[in-house]
Amino acid sequence: ARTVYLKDYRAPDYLIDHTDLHFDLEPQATLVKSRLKVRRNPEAINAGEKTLPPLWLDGVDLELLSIAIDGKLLPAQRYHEGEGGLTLDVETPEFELEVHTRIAPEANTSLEGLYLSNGMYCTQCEAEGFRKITYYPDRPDVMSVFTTTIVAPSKYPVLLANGNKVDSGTTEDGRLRVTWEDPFAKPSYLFALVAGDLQYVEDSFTTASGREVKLQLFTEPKNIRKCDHAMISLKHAMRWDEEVYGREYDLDVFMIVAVDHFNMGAMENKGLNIFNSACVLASPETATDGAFQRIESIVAHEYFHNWSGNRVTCRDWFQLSLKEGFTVFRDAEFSADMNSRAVKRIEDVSLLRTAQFSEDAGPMAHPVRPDSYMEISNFYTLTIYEKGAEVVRMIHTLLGPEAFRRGSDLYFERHDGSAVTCEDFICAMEDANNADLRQFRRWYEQAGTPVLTVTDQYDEASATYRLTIAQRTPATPGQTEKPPLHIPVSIGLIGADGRDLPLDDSGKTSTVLNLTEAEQTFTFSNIPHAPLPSLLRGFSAPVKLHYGYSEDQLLFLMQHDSDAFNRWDASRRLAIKALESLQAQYRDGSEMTEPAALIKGLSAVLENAALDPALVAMMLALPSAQELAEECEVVDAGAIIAARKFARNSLANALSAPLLARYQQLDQRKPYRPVADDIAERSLKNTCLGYLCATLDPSSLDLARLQLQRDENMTDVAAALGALVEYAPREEAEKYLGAFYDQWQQDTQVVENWFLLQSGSASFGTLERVRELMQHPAFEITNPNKVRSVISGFASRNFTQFHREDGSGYRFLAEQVSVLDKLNPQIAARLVIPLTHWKKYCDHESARMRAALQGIMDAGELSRDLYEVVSKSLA
Ligand code: BAL
Ligand code: ZN
Repeated sequence: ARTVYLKDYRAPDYLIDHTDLHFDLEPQATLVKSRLKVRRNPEAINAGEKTLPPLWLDGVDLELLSIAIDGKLLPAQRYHEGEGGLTLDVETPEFELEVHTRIAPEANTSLEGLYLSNGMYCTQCEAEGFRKITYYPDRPDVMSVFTTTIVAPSKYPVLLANGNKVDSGTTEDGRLRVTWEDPFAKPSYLFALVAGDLQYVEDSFTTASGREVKLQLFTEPKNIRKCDHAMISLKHAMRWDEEVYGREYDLDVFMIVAVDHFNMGAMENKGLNIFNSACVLASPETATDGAFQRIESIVAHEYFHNWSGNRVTCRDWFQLSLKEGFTVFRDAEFSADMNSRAVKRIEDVSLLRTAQFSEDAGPMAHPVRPDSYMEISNFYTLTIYEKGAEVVRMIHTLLGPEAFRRGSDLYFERHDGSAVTCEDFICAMEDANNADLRQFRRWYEQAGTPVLTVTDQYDEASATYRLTIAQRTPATPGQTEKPPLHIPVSIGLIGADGRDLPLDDSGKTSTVLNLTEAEQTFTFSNIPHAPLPSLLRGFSAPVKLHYGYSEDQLLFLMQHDSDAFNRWDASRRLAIKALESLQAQYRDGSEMTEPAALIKGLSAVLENAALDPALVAMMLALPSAQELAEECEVVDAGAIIAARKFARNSLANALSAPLLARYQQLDQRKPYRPVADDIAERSLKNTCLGYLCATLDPSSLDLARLQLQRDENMTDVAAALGALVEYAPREEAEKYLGAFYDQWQQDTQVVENWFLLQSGSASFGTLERVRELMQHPAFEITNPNKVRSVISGFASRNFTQFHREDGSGYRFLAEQVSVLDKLNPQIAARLVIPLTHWKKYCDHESARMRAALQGIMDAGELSRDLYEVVSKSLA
């Protein structure tokens, strides 16, 4: 398969000033007519150029009907159909090109381009889906103004595209016709079209400058009551972007459409965002707190792209993190402002440590700005998104909030309406502030998670404290040499009384150290006694940090650190220490011993009424098996499972009295509101319930039974059902699962969670069960959400069953990946990821995982998406 390199980037030979599209919608034969105003790109003209270069148009799975230039049909010798597109001979530097093609949306199971979801037409064009709609220079640096006309039978009364609606009517044969005009030049990846029998809710928003914007959220009629939360979130996001970034919305209407079949979470098409139903629809009866918060952040994320992505877009796909890293940082800050800052930070860092760190240490490791790819869809990764957001956050930390805002203002002002690079973003940050980010740029170039090793020394005679920090970034595929990075390390020093010590004459108690060398010592004077360092406060950089904390020191930090993130992090370090020694005991065959320090620490936390309940819940939650695997040199899945189980039972038994007290105190039966304080209380209450049920004590299971029966909101119901599925007698659990399905079978989002509850369950989600779920009438292999909830639920969340010693889990996954590759390559390439980390596993697991991957390869005829992931991980 071909590899695309950043170093080969060339400006486009031709620009498209205007794109006029006309769609005649038919499931098997949609006619697409495109009229393009094409012009030679002055910036691509070489000195002394005599002949015009050919025009390349991308096109995939299209039936070409005709091509005309300036109204004249083009003879066959003037164009050549090649792999992935067309080359046209060009005779004049400016011309109008008209291309007619036919496509079959109904047969499109890849969910890229134009396709049908539950009988409704929709599109997904990022990154390279537009080429499945018509021949076009499908690259983000070709920005054009679009006009779109849609003609469809009257059973599709809602016809939407980007921009403002400028015309509508009926054709002679009684079909509906609507024309949309988007005045903002955009790349083809932001094009969107929707046609269906949809209902909508409507609201409005008055911008800071007093313009009225119509807000509409379209869904299938059955979901119309699940739109309120997304609408409220949208309005909050619009206000926040005005207040924090000075960014206003620019069209007369902003539309969101919910669709059931969608590869991603959502898509920021100009003025017409398209969402995976699971990321926009919610009601208290059907959605958990987690879903409410996810919706708030995704609605904001897509809205924020209107500036960071659409008004200023990417020059090429190597710059993807320019819009994604920045926009994830923006949405994270928005969620932190709307909810609890510490909780949001802990959630994001947990995701980073669990999934991004392992990506960054695996066969697909790549820099935030990659140098090459085979298939760009494979680079919508945690590295581009989450590590990219951390890189922007570090710039924010290094410059401070006011300077960062000056930088973002300059960036938007300088580059509005153009397609730019990560380098342009950094330059704007430097130029607006006279800052020097030269060394910092390495974060965009180097893959791998840096490891910091910290040692310290206190000199009593001079009252001086010295911190020495060494940094090292491990080798990753294609990158062995890693010069030191510029790393902001936020720290504080804690005195014997648990209070922060002043770090200088100004009395400040936290500071950001600029680590720029491979090893560097930082000296603090006037420190009255040996302090305990609080390191990497707020997780100021995406690194692993080692310091030889003793158990007692961690217990002290859990109690006293003024940085909430680090209080939680101390509990995590303590838990990992405990779980690592349990794993060692299991491997040695010795008896496992109770994790006494962890029990002591969590007992204090549980009884501390002053702590945010959400923080208590997060401290109580043991690191996931995946997160523990990330910490291991060699992963022994069996040892991780046994250690977690033992620790969970020990904690449950040792803390049952305070757990019960907290459960009862928090079980207040208030009316449901998805607001931070209430969410915090429910999360602690349900964490306690899970532990209590783990004791298998009958009265604890009764608490879960009662909570399930009360059926007050989906958060509490799902938690109770989850605990019962894990811990109640099998027959009883089956009964609850059956009743739950009967109650909710009409609700797609609830059914998806019902699948996940089973496939992800250590005790319930056996391979046999997963195969049964795939036969269930509600399962649909062509629907990515169903695939994710059943197959990925098993492979990514069910460590116990997926890693069964006989390797059956691995073979099953390989089998499903091969089937899916024929239907939807993007989903297949994501699904296979758990197998790609085979090198980290101990011998018998590793060999079986590799054999499963090899089996996929040997079956042959892989999509480019899957081939890239499998070949790189077998290399
Ligand atoms: N641009 C793809 C979906 C998202 O990141 O918003
Ligand atoms: Zn995005």
